[in-house]
Amino acid sequence: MKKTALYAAVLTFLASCAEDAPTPYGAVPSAAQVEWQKMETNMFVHFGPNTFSGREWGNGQESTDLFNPTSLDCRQWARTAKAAGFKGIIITAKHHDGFSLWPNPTSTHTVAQSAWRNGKGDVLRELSDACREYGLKFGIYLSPWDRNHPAYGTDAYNKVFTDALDSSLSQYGPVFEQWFDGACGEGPNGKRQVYDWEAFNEHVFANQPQAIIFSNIGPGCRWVGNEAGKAGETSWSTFTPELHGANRGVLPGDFETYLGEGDPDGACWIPSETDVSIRPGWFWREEETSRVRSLSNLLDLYYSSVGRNSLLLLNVPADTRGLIPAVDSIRLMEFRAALDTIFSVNLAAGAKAEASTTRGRKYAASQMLDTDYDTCWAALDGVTEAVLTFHLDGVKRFNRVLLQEYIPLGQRVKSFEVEARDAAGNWNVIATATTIGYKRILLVDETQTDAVRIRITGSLACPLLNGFGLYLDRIMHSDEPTAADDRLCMADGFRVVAPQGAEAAVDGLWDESHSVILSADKTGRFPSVTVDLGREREFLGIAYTPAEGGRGGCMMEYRLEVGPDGESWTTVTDGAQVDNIVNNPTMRILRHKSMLNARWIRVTPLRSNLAETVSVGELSLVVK
Ligand code: FUL
Repeated sequence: MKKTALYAAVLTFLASCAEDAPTPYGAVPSAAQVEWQKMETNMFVHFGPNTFSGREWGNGQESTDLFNPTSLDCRQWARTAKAAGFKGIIITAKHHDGFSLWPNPTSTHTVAQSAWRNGKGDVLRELSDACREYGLKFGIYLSPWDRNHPAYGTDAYNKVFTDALDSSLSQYGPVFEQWFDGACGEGPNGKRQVYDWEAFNEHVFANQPQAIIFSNIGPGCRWVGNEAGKAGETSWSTFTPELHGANRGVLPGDFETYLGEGDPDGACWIPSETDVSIRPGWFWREEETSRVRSLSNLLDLYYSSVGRNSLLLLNVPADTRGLIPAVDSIRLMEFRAALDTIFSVNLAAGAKAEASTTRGRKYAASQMLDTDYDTCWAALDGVTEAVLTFHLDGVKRFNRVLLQEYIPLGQRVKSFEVEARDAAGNWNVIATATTIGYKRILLVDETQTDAVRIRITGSLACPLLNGFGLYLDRIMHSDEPTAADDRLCMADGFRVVAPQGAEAAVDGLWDESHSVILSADKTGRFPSVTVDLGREREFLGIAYTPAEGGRGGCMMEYRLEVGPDGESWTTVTDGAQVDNIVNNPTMRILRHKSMLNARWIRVTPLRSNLAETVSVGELSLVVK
């Protein structure tokens, strides 16, 4: 017995000296995916006819002359992006309205047919040159959904689209990311296109072999499942697209959770990308200038994307001049300065690191504290639990804990705890979490201690960690998704007259307990919400907010009637669309062309993304 025990001990010792590299686990990233993940934050720019019309989804019937920026300067975009620390810019080369920002030979709805620069302008040329000048990577967004092209809805369109890909991907130098929008908001009678995704991807790779392809389900990276800037708290970069192969469109419920969280058993490496706008809408609108996200809100976005193993693609729309507005760019500078301040001092630097188990000296816990990406701490094969102790260089105060897994060999950790030692020498748990991935930043209460422990309680294979940091973020945070703009809306003195019990529709709040859920009748029709505004008022339209998170359904189409007395009604609009409300269930300002004058309004939802219900989180008036 004794001999066997000794033999086993010798074997363990020899194994620990062997220092053989751990073998990859599960699906692993390509070199291009690792480089992409290291970019961490990129800038999205929505720009096109919608910038000039104020719409979120143009219908493709807009005149090409509508697009006419007065002083386009893509170098200003690139300068702004660079100063904000973004590594690349992705531009909406063709949004759902079909208008192409480059002379796209497959379309007659492009810059070449517009009055802008006498049809000689090319935004992709100008932006790709500017990116090169400023050392930024250049990416292209193309919407397969095209509301202008006559071939859309027929087989011929797939070839039109691959020709457009060839044209946009072959002339402007390296493209780091091809962004395929998954939206298709055609109404029930709209045109339907069966997309040939295989061909789309082939054309991207033929032109740009290194490009990361974004679509709802990859193959390079996947949509995070919402436009609110939130990756899952559990966030795997592994994912199985086949599970949802037939459904690349927007699906409710589980699909979105699956996108946000990924899958520990996923067959492919398809990390999430978090696309979100700095303003309520994706396109620039003057009236949203006062609603640019606050600094603390941007930091929250950073923590809920980059801090959750995702990449932040922050949209900063250009205005009708063709410039990033000052308000947005100043906010970006504040954002970068804040990140630099928070993350410039790693309070774990100089700590003495110990591990309960290690693969050998080359894989010592101290490797987590150097700045070399490719050195890491690793446990022996088969070991899936471990404790890492960091004896800090003195007593430190922090509220952010950063960890990184060495993803080139796969994502592994599935549960862990962080502990801090108090003055009496007791260890207290300060955070419990699931995944780590490329980067995980935990928000913990401000903690003062001289030692921190990471206790890995579950891992798919031996854990490999290459980064550990403790930081202090002193900027106040709020949960408000966007600052409410009370200059635009007012709910004072409103009274809901029908349906009964729907007062919450005008109470100024739209969380679960302050929302109204309307049910369809047997014929599928929703009831109208009738509101007495208390007195005759002048207004430009209504603002609609669905219930928080779009729960209970989003109003996608509506009728608005107004009247003097609650009995006679004038129809202002019948069948107007609420664009992109399902993906981005936030307040929509629904303006009408002329000023309205009425004491009563009646809003009737005509279509919801759920068959049986539609939610009204809040209805208010647009007064300016
Ligand atoms: C969505 C689109 O419908 C929005 O307009 C926006 O472009 C966003 C990034 O993707 O699917």
